[in-house]
Amino acid sequence: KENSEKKMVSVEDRTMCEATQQMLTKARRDGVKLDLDRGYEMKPCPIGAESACCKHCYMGPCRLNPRDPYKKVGVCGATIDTIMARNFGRNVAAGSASHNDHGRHILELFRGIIDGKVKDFTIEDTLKLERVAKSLGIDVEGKEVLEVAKELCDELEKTFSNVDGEMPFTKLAPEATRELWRKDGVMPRGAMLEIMEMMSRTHIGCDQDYDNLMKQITRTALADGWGGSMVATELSDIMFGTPSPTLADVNMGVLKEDHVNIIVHGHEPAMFEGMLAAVNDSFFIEEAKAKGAKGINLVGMCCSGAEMMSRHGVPHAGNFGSTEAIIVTGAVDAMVVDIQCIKQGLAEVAKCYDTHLITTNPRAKIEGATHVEFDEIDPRKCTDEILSKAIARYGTRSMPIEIPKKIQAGVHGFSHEYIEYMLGGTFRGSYSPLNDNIINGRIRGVAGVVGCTNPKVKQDSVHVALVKELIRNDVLVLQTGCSQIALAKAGLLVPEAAPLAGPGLAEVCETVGMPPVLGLGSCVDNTRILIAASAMVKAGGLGNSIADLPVAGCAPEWMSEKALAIGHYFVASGVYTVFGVGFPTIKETKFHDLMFNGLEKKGYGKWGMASDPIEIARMMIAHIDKKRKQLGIDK
Ligand code: SF4
Ligand code: MSK
Repeated sequence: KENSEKKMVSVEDRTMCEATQQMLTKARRDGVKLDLDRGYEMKPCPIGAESACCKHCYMGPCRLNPRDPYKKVGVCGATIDTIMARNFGRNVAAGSASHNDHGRHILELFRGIIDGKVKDFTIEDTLKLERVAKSLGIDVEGKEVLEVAKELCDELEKTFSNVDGEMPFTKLAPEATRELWRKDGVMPRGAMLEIMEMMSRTHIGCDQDYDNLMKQITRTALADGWGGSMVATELSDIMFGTPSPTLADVNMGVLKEDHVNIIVHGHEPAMFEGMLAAVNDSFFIEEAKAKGAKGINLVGMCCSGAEMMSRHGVPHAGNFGSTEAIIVTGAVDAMVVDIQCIKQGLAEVAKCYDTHLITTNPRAKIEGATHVEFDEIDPRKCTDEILSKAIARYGTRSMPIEIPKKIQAGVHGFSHEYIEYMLGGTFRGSYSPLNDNIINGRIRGVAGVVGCTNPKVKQDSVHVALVKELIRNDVLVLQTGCSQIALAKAGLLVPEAAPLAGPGLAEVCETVGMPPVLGLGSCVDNTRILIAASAMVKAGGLGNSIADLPVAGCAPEWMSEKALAIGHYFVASGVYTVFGVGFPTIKETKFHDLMFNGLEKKGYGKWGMASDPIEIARMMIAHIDKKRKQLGIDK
């Protein structure tokens, strides 16, 4: 009753995704509350929103006044700068821990294949295995695949366990960027050490100099981008195949009323790969048919979905903002989840629509969900049980089904290798074609637009308006994660979207046959953007470090600690990075000034913040133009 529609803001104000609007309307009618409405009703604490409170010890929690931040200090004497730096550091530590945990798990799977313990997965891309091994200085000449794999595995283990030295994948960054990290003492060693040190330095009475804290924040973030995330991306490619452009359908219309519908949502690819193998088993197809279904329909959501769509063209049903809404269709027989970005609210919505919510990872259980653990050594034990449950649910469906008829085809799967091949593979003139086109001004610059959706803003709207404005100004856009799905739904990930670009970018797109917006995969795959940026520096003509490039990044609807870690590893790598929605700092403080100005003066990128998409685009383009001027390529 509390759900009565007249008290609610219109569905068109909550999301620009028409399928999600339709499901939100139905949920309200059904008396089921979704995150999109909970987000509207929640009134976030204004002190917490600007990071002016601390609960690192029980002398507090201490609250400072964001409107007069230097008037008071915490009981221990902590200033507003210390409090904000410590809070931000712990956010980055949590985000970096998430990606490193994911990467370490992928490394364990890789080791399992090498040891022969894991038999259901294999090394799919041996060429990439060799290329990655060589890039880390491993001699591959005359060696068997498993021998190279073992050496690579041992080398990448250091990403997590090193206690000194330099993290292996930092070798891929331009030398000038690495020199800056060394000179400033922020070169990441091992992820476990960096995250542990970040947590220890933010304990009460430890590091209370915001500038010194910033060094460890930077090192912890770099240990994500050039560490666990990059291990996850590169080894997943080696084990499951390196993506290349593939056509895939996106949006809720990928559900099929007359099929058993199974959604996989989360982040790690192994369980989804296991499901993909299992759904083609003729035994289960016959079982499904015996219950009256025409077949089994496996689709993805969120980042697992983005990764599987890039690699295998598996249809994608929607991003973070639509995961509760899609259950309202009544057509989801099972939603299978692993780790990260899985709302606890799914359990209640799944209960209302008689959908199986199945957790599969011991690190992420949800009260009220069914747990069926996934084990890489015996994947079928888990996947077969999931299939049996989903098929049984199809056989007893009693809910009315309403599937929004929204579906949009797009081209996904632009790995960094493919981008290099497409825009840099053949040399013409002095530099690679991408650099040539930037130097001659056809492409003004490159932008990474990535990240989540957040119910504080109208779902997808900032992503779509921002990307349209960037391409209109000849900025090539690279995308990952939930942002990529927003633009795919809006129909921009097709070569036919080229006329929406400015004349220079449109000409390049038409010549190459590519969309003006390139989808690179999931949120760990942001490392593909780091590698592509490094390749641009190495191709020549655009300066010596990533900070010299006419590039910028943005997460316009961010919400997670992982997003903060990603944002900061881009800043630390030299990229101007703008966040929308809001930012957990107070403007008139020294810590804020360090992040938004001071870091750039030291040779890094810098942070920016704005909520209006056109304003964000203006800021990014102004930065790109500034870099063009510094490079002497402005016309
Ligand atoms: Fe307050 Fe200091 Fe304790 Fe934080 S660490 S809660 S500022 S006394
Ligand atoms: S899933 S971190 S909502 S991109 Fe990677 Fe999407 Fe953001 Fe999660």
